[in-house]
Formats: sequence, C-alpha cells, structure tokens
Amino acid sequence: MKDDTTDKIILKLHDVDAVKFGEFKLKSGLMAPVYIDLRVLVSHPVLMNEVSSLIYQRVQEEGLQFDSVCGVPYTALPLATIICSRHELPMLIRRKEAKDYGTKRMVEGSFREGDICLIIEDTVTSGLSILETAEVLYKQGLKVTDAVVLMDREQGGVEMLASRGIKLHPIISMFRLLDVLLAAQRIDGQTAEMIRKFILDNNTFNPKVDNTGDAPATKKLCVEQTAELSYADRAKLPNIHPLASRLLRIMEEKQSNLCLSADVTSSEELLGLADSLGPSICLLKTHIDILKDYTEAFSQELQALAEKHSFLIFEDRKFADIGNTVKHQYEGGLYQISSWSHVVNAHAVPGPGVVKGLSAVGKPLGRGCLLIAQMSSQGSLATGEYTNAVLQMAEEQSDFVIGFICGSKISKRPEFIHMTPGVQMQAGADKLGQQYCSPEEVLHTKCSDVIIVGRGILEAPDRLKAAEAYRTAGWEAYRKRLGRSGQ
Ligand code: 5BU
Repeated sequence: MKDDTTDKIILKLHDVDAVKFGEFKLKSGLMAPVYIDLRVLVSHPVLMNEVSSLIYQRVQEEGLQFDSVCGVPYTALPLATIICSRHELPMLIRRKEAKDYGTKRMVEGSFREGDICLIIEDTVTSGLSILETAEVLYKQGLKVTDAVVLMDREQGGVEMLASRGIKLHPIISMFRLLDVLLAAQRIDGQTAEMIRKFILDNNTFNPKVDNTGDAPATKKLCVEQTAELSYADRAKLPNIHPLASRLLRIMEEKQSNLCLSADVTSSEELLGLADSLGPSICLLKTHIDILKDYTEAFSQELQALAEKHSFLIFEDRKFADIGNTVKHQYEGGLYQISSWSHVVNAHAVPGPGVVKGLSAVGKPLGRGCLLIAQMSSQGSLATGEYTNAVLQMAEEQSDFVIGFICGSKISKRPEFIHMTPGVQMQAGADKLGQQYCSPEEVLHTKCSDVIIVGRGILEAPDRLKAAEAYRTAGWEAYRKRLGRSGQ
C-alpha cells in the first residue's frame, strides 16, 4: 500500500470531520482529546469508495484467506458491502439489535461450519467490538483469524485481539494520523504531543487481567479494569455481605465454582445428588416447585447435607411480583423458602420493591439475593439498559443483594458474585431456547464467578465424574484468569 495514498485519505478524513479534536467522552467513559467518527463516510461516496479500496488492498497485500467477510455493525457494514460487491466476495451480516435476537438469526447469509470469516472494522480502540462480532460468529461455528481496521487508535486493540487468536491489520495508526495532520499544519505540535501522551497513557490492554470490557452491561466480556482479586481476598473485603463472604470462602476451600442445578423431580433423587455431588460443588440450585413429593422433612435433610458437604442452597425461584406479594411467597406457602434456602433470585421488573419485600424476610435470617441481570435463553429481553438498571438496583440494596445471574461479569464491585447458567462443555443450544457456553468461556473470557450446570451433569452417564470435570474446568479457568494457572 502506498503511504501517500493513506496520507491523502487521512487529510480527506479530516476534511469531512471524521477526525475531531477537542474533549470527547468515549464509550468507556474516558475523556479523550481526539475522536474518530467514520459514520460520516456514508455522506461522502467518493471517499467511501477510496477507503474501501484501501481496505481491500490491505487484504490482498496480506494474502488473507477467508470464505466470507463481515463488517462490524454499523459503520463498517457499508464498507464491507462495497468491498464484497466490487470483488464478488460472499458477505455475512451480523445482527446487533437485542430485540431482534429472539425472532431473527444473529448472522445473515449462507455459510458452513468451519468457514473462515474476515472481519472489517472502521475504528479500533480496545478491540472489543471486533471480539464481540467474532463471538457471535463463533457461536455459529465460524472461524475468525484476521480482521482489518481502517483506524487503529493504538490503545491496545492489536494486543488484545492477538491474545484471543485474531490478527488485526490496521491501515492508519493514530501516530501516523497525527504526523500527517501536523505536517499539513492541520494541528499544532502541542496538540499532537498531548494526544500522543494520552494514547500512551491510556492503553486498554492489560494481559494479566484480560481487561477486555469497557461498557458495563452492554458488553459480553468482563469489565475488570483493576487487579483481579482471588475469591479468598474478596471474602475478606470490609463491605462484603456475610453470605457472599461465606460462599467465596467455600469456593476457595473446595476449589469449586460449580453450582449444580439439581433439576430433578423426586426428593429422593435430589437428596442422593446432594450427598454424592456435594463435595464437588459450592452451591446447589433447586427448583422446588418441580418436586412431586416435597415435604418439610426433605428441606431439613437437604440443609443437613449442605452442612455436611459445605455448600449453600440456592432456590431459583425468580421472584417477580410487588414487594408485599414476594414477602409472602418467600416466607410462607407450601415451601417456606426462606427457612431453608440461603440464596434466592429475583427479576428486577417490578422495581426496587421486590428486593425490599424479600429483604424484609431474608435479611434478618442472613439470607442473600441475586438479581437476574441477563438470561441465558435466546431472545431474552434482559439486555442493555435493562441490565444497567439491574446493576443500579443491586448497588442501592447491597445489604441484601449479593450478586447477579448474568452471562458475563457486569459489575466492577468485587463484593458482588456473578453466576452464569447455560453452561456445558460444548457450546450450543437445546431445542427450547437455552444457549450454552463452555466453563472456560464463562469464567475466563466473560469473567463470571460461578458456573451453573444442570443437564451437562444430570444427563451424563456418570454424574459424579461429570461434576468433577466441570469443577476442574471451572477452577482451571478461574486460575487462568488470575494469571496463576498451573501454580
Ligand atoms: P441446564 O440444564 O444446564 O440448561 O439448566 C440450567 C438451569 O439454570 C435451569 O434450572 C434454569 O431454570 C436455570 N436458568 C437458566 O438456565 N437461565 C437463566 O437465565 C436463569 C436460570 Br435466571
């Protein structure tokens, strides 16, 4: 690629206001002195064509091998379209809208399992947007080995993506852009120097922590920005809820971040599971209303087994009514859940009253609650702003809320415990909308704390062996995240 072609494009991008200087708030909340906004390209067809040619030249120069091309929505979508149309390359479209999730495919276009898809992006800071698109493609059985980006802000994207097995090929780097604009007297030396310093001081990639997230709740990856604490260290935090502390201690002692989802319908079978798999788990999750023979004696036996094997009980009741009603549902009725379940969960749909109602019953008993911030099922509406609102609700009632049910880590507060259902050794789905990720993905990539496994264990020929395999996989992924793998 000729440098002068790239330099001319830099000037043209500046002409159309795609490069701006001033004070800008980035997605991460960080204030930046420079902003790249390539969305304006659609209003400048000549430049749009030139940029597309530049990207394709790079693809050819690198000799990239792929079966199809996918532009990261939205800005890179027209770029990918132009390239694919002009060079007759098959294209895929990744859907972005959560509300389309249930009814429409996440990836449009024809492809076969194992096909390689080349990703095209307009601007990269941390690399997270590319990774997010890659994850959607992976879920469809596609492979991603390379991505080409027009503008690299040089803030860690190349390194982060390399750590995830994706080679990023940037065309314009931030430092080059500054040099060209300075030489053309579009900016002064002081501005260029200040931006260089900003870029060097704000590298988003910390390989030790694997800090790939930047926008809480809307991103699927972990949001850790500071040093990762071990479960044991978190258990000792001054503001931690005593039940969360107890659970973290159990996890550390038993080297288990496995929650068994004991979805069986007879109390005898459930107690048998609790006794045989008890040593492998930190939590046992029940759906008490699927038992055909619940008795009070059963709940007492379950509590005795929880003591014997040192695990906590989590009734997955998903409370979702007004405060006054959930109070009764939690305390009374046939099951008297608050009397035997250490942890329950609730939907945030009714507003903070649901937590207040549960807390009125559970707090004096030392119980804790998980808020459902995201769900594992296809088409779940618990995404984006909803998830953010759940996070807020948890923070306001952290004397009773101990964490979240979620797909990935959503809160930076180490006092909160993140638990993720929809886990099996092999990613995939069931026929009724359940979606599965692997323990490695959940605990290492998505930085959750606890894997919730039901059928992955219950349907295995040897349940104990399967539980141990999940416990080991979960523990190893957690250790890897801490950067202490193999110690
Ligand atoms: P599975 O057999 O591993 O798919 O069981 C998952 C369990 O977790 C099952 O009891 C569900 O009710 C529960 N679950 C879930 O799968 N997804 C969610 O978002 C929530 C709970 Br909340």
